[in-house]
Amino acid sequence: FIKDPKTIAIVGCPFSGGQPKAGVDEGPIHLVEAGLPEQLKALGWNVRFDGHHQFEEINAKLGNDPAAGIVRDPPIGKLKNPRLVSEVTKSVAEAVGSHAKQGELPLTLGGDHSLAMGTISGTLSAYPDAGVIWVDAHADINTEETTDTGNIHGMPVAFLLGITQQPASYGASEAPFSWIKPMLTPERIVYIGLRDVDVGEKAILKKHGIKAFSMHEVDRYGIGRVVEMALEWVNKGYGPGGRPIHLSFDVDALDPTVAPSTGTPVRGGLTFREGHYICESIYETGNLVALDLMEVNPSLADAAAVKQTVAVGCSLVRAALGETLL
Ligand code: NNH
Ligand code: MN
Ligand code: MN
Ligand code: MN
Repeated sequence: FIKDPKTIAIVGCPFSGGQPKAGVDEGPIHLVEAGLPEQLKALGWNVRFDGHHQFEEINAKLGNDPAAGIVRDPPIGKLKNPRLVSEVTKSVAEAVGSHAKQGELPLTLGGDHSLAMGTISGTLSAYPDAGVIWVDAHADINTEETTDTGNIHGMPVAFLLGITQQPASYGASEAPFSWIKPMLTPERIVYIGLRDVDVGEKAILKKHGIKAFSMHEVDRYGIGRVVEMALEWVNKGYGPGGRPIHLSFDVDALDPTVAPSTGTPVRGGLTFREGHYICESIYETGNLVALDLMEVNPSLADAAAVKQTVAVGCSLVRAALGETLL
């Protein structure tokens, strides 16, 4: 699917509006400063990186001045920062979509996971048949009705599937998130690594028959069999080569001993090798068309733990983009 010369387009998204903890917006800056672009060049990729997205026009349009602490974006129902998250993810969808349509592989560095509304919408605009592998401790499939926190990073999958309602007080065209044309279907997403799923989310997963390999299944079958079953599931009924794959990796899927510097760590996660194995196996399919690495927050741990988390993040990305052990 990716055109020669094989090109990665890095989409740096210093954005934290989908959740309340400051610092996750620094994630992409740390990943790039750690040398990720050079590391990918060393793997033989042509790397395009035109600076981190600044979302300045969006803040100006909304009358916000984050530096001065002015953010005018009152909640709509339970949803926090709805206008900002909507506008930012819309612009990310356009960036990712245009890179994907040019035959480049967009690598989006977050930032919080609400960004995946943009990245996956962008991927689907270029590859309507794409499947999604969502690696996370969390299912991120809360709707307006089920969310306890109102944090939109816990909701992107619901928006992508079109199962959450638009805020009622808005006309259809101006409603935040009305730009999303839900193009994802429940049988084309599969989860790996879940272990902190809200009650309402469990009901949604059941209702829509969504395939999920929680840590229980990772323990039971081993990561090798889990990845094999996950790929079988998303490719079921599709042609011989398999679907284009979008891999959305939330670093909190890893155990907090491996990736401590993230906003909502949950014990009992993937080991270093299990995380890498997922990335390596998806690379081996030859079908990876887009990659997200999300929720690295460099302000939530001491310097050594931050360095470790950033290094693991870079290493996961390299594994998904062709780094091999031999
Ligand atoms: N499920 C919780 C919520 O809706 C937590 C989501 N947090 C994440 N998701 N980090 O990946 O807020
Ligand atoms: Mn770009
Ligand atoms: Mn997530
Ligand atoms: Mn998570």
